Amino acid sequence: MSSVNPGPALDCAGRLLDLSSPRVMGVLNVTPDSFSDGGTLYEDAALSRDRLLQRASAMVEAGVDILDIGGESTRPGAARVSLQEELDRVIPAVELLAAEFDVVLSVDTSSAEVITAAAAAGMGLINDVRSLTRPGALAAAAATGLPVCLMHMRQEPDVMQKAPHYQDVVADVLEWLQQRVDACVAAGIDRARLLVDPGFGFGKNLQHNLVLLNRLEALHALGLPLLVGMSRKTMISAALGGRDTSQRLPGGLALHAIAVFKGAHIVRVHDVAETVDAVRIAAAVRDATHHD
Ligand code: 9MG
Repeated sequence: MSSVNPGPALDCAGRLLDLSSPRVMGVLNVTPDSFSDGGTLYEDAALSRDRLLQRASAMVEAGVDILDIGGESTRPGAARVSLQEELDRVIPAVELLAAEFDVVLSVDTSSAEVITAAAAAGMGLINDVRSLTRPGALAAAAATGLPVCLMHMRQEPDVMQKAPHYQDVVADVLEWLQQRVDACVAAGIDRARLLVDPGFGFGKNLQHNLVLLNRLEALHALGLPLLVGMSRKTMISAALGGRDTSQRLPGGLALHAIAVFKGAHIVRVHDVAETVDAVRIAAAVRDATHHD
């Protein structure tokens, strides 16, 4: 069994997120091109307030701990959206959900402007797949006082899956995350506010992803809470010899259970109810001790 950091409580804009047991982050995309929504959520946008509330409400009932709102798809090959478009998608969603639900809201963004506006609208956690590398992002994140998830990504989504190569994928990811942690601390972001994520599927082939999961314990060397997301990703299809997005739930449950067994604190998923059970089982086995 892995040695798991007990996991501190994160202060997410006044809501405490206790990481002593696994937490589930639900994916709530507000993009037209997201594979997870099949494009429907945003296309209904004028009408989509109700749909967003319905989806969020279903996740909350299913036991979600964090709702992760994203206005720009990060899937491989995804096109960039303008800043204004991202703001227009994300900020009303954050305001609406903050008014309706008593859960932590994270925002999947790399933009300084979105970070600042979303914090004012009620965001409790910054989820940046680019680890605050865009201009102004470090300073904007520091000013919010919010926790930040730093994710490893090799290159940008439009090119990241073109022949990714590493000397040693675990060592390379670890070193890169350590550099981003150092950059955050130098920018005035307290270590206690940081989480790390190896970025499954972001500039990694199947073997890279499998090795990263197999050796996930190595990331505990950073001494920070660990977030992972593999829900519906291509790695599931690749490992199983082909699965449509709609057929990837069993594979995803297995992967997230393994991640929790190996000490992941937060899993980012589309299918909340099923994942809540899977990670509870994984944590129960992980933490089991015998005494008659
Ligand atoms: C936005 N997003 C898509 N996949 C992700 C992953 O694996 N981790 C995090 N932190 N964010 C993700």
